[in-house]
Amino acid sequence: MRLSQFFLPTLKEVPSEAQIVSHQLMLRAGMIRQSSAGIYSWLPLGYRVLRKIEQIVREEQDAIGAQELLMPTIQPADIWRESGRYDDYGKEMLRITDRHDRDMLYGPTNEELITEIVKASIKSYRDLPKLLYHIQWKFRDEVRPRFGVMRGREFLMKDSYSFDLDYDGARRVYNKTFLSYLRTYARMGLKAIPMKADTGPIGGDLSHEFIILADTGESQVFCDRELIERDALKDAASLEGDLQAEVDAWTSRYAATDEMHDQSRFESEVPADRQVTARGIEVGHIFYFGTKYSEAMGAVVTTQDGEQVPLEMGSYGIGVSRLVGAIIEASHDENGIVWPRPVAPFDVGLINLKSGDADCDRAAAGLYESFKLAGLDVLYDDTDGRAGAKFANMDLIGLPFQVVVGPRGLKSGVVEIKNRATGQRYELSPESALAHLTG
Ligand code: 5CA
Repeated sequence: MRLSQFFLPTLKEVPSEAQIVSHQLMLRAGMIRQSSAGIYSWLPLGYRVLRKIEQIVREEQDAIGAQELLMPTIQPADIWRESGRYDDYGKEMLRITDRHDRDMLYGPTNEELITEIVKASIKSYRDLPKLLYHIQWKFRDEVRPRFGVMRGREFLMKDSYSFDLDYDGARRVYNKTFLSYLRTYARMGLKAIPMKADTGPIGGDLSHEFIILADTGESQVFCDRELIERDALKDAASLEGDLQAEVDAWTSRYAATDEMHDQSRFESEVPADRQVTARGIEVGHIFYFGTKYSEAMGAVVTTQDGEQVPLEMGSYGIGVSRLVGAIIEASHDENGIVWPRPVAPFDVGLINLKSGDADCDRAAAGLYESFKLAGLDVLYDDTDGRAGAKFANMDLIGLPFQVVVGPRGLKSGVVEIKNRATGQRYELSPESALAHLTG
């Protein structure tokens, strides 16, 4: 993509409405624009990141055998009356009446709708287990939408739902999802810590939140430092079997959000030098709630013995749009965003320091083509701005690498590569630059 053609409305000033750094940077870097409180448009740069995150989430869901479908954003009120949540959900639910005076709502979550779908077609234990997910917009009319996409009213969520015959089956898929979430976040360059959590309006008695530590997080959290230092990818090689030992290895160490925190247990179980009290951002939340919805909605299956039993269920959420903000909170410096490569909107920013100069134009255009051919996503700054402004802009949008083509370097046959995260700079021939970026 040539910057001269790209829609990238960056801002020079820090917008006054933005209180936390990720919100400020997302506005400044031209990633999002607010349309009304807690509702955002995703501009091209931001949308690229959102799609990258979505894709990692999708791959990891597919890897554990979850099947993707797509449910609508608008749901009928009737199924929520059946489960008993229509009134309970209160003002957070956006209620809509259609032209026939039918009560509808913009879905805040999908337990009822998926139960309705599964109930209609799964009748026998032979059809189980099933694990279904979608990545879809949700609406919750939050009292205080704030911090940009971190607490929006409209937000993108991956929500999956599991259906099993018995508790053992339900526990197995809970464990599999638990471990696959650690992998999912690790792939985005994040360290997420599973913490015992409250179940809130979803219900149930077993629940974990996945928290990344950040000073601007909305939750107060308490955990054993050992969990922070642990490598999430190390012990999650194969997600087969009941996985109880692997999950226990995480949950046996103290980690809780403030609603579930027990100070005396914390002090007795965790040595003083390992007690961490911090702020955290909830990037995922999983629930086992058994037969809460299946019983209320009559979703039953026939067992091998011919008995009718309600389905055992769980639901599992990842805050896809919140993750964009959360990753920035975890990865930025005073000059702007520092994208972890797997979620970066482009791999490389190519800067032509002297657009209009025949040699620079030729060299930069040549590199642009060869980078693209090698499969790199490149944002090519072909504009005629000042060098300082170009560098500042590239730092702000945080692409992992910058490649700088200037008249002085070209005379000695080199371009400069800057690693955005480390600040390291190298002078390399154009061929070695390509090898460096693809190696
Ligand atoms: N049905 C269950 C699991 S699928 C559910 O709705 N869980 S949840 O309420 O915990 O939401 C799942 C994830 O969505 C949260 O962990 C959080 O990362 C994200 N999320 C929740 N509310 C918001 C919001 N207002 N803005 C942005 N992300 C949100």
